[in-house]
Amino acid sequence: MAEQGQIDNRGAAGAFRRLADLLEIRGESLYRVAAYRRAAESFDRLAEPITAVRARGELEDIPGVGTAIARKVEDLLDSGSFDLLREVEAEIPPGVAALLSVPDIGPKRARLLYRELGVESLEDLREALDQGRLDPIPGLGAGAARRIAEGLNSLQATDERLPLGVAHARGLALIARLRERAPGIRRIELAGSVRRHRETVGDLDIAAAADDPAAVVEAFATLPEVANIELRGPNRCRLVLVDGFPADLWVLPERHWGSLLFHLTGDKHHDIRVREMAVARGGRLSEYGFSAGGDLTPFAEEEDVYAFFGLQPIPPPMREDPAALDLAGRGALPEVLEVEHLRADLHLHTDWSDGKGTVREMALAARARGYSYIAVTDHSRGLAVANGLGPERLREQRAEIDAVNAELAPFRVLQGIELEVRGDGRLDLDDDTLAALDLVVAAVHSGLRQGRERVTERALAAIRHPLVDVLAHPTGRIVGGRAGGDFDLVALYAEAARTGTALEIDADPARLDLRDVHARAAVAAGCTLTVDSDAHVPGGLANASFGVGVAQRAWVPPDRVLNTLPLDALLGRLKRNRSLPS
Ligand code: DGT
Ligand code: CA
Ligand code: CA
Repeated sequence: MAEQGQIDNRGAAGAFRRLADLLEIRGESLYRVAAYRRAAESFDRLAEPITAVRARGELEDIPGVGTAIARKVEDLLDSGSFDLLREVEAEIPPGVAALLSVPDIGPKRARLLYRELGVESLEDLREALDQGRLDPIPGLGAGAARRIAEGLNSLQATDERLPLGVAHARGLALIARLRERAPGIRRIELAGSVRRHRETVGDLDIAAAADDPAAVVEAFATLPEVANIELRGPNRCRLVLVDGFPADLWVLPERHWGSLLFHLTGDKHHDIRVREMAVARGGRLSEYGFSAGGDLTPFAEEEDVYAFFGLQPIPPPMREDPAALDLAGRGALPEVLEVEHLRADLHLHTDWSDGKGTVREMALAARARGYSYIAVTDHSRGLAVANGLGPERLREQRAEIDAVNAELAPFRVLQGIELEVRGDGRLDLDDDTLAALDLVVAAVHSGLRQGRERVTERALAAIRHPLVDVLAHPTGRIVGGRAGGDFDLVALYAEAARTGTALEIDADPARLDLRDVHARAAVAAGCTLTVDSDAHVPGGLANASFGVGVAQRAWVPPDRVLNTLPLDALLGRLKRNRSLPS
């Protein structure tokens, strides 16, 4: 029982994902493996601690959890592991599972590398690549060694960086803890790469304003989650948290808040260029303000810094682009999407498939965010692991949606679907069923490792279909995880623009797909985008802000984003409601 209480939902999900990976490396049936993955996904999506579900004896109510898995979970919660996991862990060296962290290495390849070349770790893999030992392996295919080498390099380059969603959540939790212990805080915000919405984060930068900065620094340095203090002064403390992640806090009196936040937000090159403007004016810009000839001009708000130099204020995600300062100096910074522009969410799940909220709960959460409509897009039947819907259940769901609409009018719930694009490129439901829906979001979930031509053809077939309105998470990548399919994105942009099919920025921080550079290229190619949460719980709707961050990094204008439109305008824009080239 020693481990009890240490395993949270993420830990449970992690254990079952690990089990699935190891079983797949061992060569177990894919069906069995998929069942464990499905359970892991359910654990990730639980709205409450898994220990609480267990305490009520309701583990088997979790989607994908039957008696056998429930017993494993109990074992895991009690002892930190379970028999089957122990068994495969004993059989497969830990380094072999680590191979799966390399983009382009799935369980099949990990097994092949282990069996054929004795590769048991990332170091072994590097050595085998350097010696050219991957090239002659049958079953790996041409170009595989090069792609694996690239994957290994990208992995080592992003090593130690956290995905944005994880860093953001940790940062907010840290700020909440600090606020409890330092009541004198007047302003506090996450700055640095988190505020710029970079998709991975090297360390947390926290800007704070208080009358007594030293007291806030003291509270920060003595938080229980601190492992090691690296640097400490009256206004600043840099430390490492117990989970190994570094955090940097700067505190100044409130009159310096604007220049402090500006400086800590960066990026570095942006900061340096504005500092050069200060030098050109015969002074110096620091986190305290502009100083010249012994006089200091403090900046209480960030806009004041920009105004002082004759610049329009620049949203943080746009600051990494050197063009931003030039345009801001000419008053020519283009308008980009803001959270306030969004009127709807067009991709979210309910308890009809693998979501946790009812249609009504999701609608109420959307209304509370100020939206005027949503599209409910549960999975289609082809995604059996997510309890996907066929024609009959869609008709039943329609009745529930009608009832919610009658209650919540003028708020509107559209009936959509997240439609599987099958491995052979066909759609998962017939045209009559699709035509009865209000909106269709198509998605490629399976077969992402097919070759470039095949995956691209599948996505193009979906884009060309007259009843498909949106292509969801177009590449299928996972931030800090799998690389996504090898799509010919230029071809996708061209066809999406030609047919008027919207491409999604999936705002789930684990996806951020399209990512910034892709969204920018899509807009340049004439595409319309959507920014959707892909929420599976009511609280997940708030993830839309991560998608807005991607859109801002991509300089996406609001008039290119479908869900900024009022409902009538949106309906008029859907392919199904107007005649277009097919
Ligand atoms: P990260 O942590 O690697 O994800 O990226 P950042 O941008 O958060 O980088 P970090 O934590 O080293 O620095 C936070 C901010 O501090 C950065 O955005 C701008 C400012 N800064 C950092 N290093 C320098 C520097 O060498 N010169 C100037 N002027 N500013 C800097
Ligand atoms: Ca940072
Ligand atoms: Ca830093």
